[in-house]
Amino acid sequence: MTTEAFFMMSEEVEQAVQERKGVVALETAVLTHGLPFPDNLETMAKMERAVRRQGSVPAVVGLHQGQIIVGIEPNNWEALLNNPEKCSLRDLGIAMARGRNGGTTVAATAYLAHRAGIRVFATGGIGGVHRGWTETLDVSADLYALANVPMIVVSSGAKSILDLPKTMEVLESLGVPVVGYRTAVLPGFYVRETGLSVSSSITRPGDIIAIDCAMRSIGMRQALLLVQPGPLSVDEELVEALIGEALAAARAQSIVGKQTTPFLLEFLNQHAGDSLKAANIALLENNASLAAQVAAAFHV
Ligand code: PSU
Ligand code: MN
Repeated sequence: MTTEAFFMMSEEVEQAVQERKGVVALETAVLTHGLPFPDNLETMAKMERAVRRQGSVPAVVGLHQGQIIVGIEPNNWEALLNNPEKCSLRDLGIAMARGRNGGTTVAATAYLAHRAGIRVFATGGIGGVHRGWTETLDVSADLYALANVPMIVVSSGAKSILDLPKTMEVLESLGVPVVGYRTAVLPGFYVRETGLSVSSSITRPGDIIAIDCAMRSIGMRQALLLVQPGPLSVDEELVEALIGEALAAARAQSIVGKQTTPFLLEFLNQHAGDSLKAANIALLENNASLAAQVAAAFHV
């Protein structure tokens, strides 16, 4: 097997990168392990349309039968749902060699998108330091990946299933700036404001470019996180209560390692009803739209 057999870019994405058009990478762990069927497929379609509406090209990244694809076409998304592996960085090589289908996490997607020459990536929430980290030492590979991938990552912060103050501390230790889009505080995914301060804020999407260029001009390889709250608000007390129940259920069922995040997300999706799911989908779409505006602003 040749190297090329493992890595494929769609014609549209390859051409857009070469012609320096705006390109936005989209992850697929949210498709395979983040949202229930068929909301997952519909949400990917909404994100893709949001990117195109802003004049940029979407690049859905994932693993199909062992091949990394940057720019998976909508009619091939469903194929990824056939017994998919959740692929963070350590899982990629193994899943590729075994011919698996896989959804790529923030860590894996950012890494692969960078290799494809893409500079902007949109997601819902990044992984981070898990609650109870002193016992489990569970810190998402996303954080370490973000320390090494020069990419603008647009998200609504990190989910409040995590320990957000500790997540911010680790991002600081790793040299990853967190910039608020029209906000001075970190959003916590469903939660619009966490009370934690961001490093700086901007008011126009293109304002992030100067920060990115400054970092790259001195050879910095850290990602640049751009965060904005989701457009829909939810009952925060209900969310916090559910997270408590989800964490207790995870402990009771001895859920550890890479299963933890999907387990907690599925618990919330099952028990929270439609308002939480609607908020989740709306923020994914909103982040795709902002990322597309940033990507388009790179080349004007
Ligand atoms: N946060 C969400 N939805 C998700 C994830 C995070 O709101 O689907 C996924 C992302 O792909 C993220 C991954 O990169 O979970 C983090 O998993 P872990 O904590 O195992 O590193
Ligand atoms: Mn983990």
